[in-house]
Amino acid sequence: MKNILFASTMLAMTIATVSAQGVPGAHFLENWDLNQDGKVSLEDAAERRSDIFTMFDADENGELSGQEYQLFDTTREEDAALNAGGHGQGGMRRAQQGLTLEFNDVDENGVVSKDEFVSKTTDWLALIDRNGDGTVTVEDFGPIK
Ligand SMILES: [Ca+2]
Ligand SMILES: [Ca+2]
Ligand SMILES: [Ca+2]
Repeated sequence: MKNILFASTMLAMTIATVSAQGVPGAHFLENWDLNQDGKVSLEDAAERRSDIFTMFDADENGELSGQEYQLFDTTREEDAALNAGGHGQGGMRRAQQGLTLEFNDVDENGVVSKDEFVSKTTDWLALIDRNGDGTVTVEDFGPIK
């Protein structure tokens, strides 16, 4: 079941790559805007982070170990490499930064619990929300107008 979920997510990411090329932030929106209203709200982001956590918690013990986190890191790198701009774009770089073990391991014990990961959603969204309106849209990516 976990593998099927994982495979379908990877497929969705691949499809998003094809349709979102060239528009900064569009790929992010396609992955994170769950109710497809053009904005990633705190609710969207928290729910998606919770899903992602579950996906990468291979032994289902409620924590991402260093080893489990490595797979998560690799998957994000591959996804970024597939996308136009990759790590280079400011918005995507901030988004990636907020998904690292260092960012999410609040008590610095080397593993990330689900509570830590989901509770960091607010800080993570604030990091990406460049214009400070409380949600992430394509306006928070790309060149500053
Ligand atoms: Ca685990
Ligand atoms: Ca921790
Ligand atoms: Ca915003």
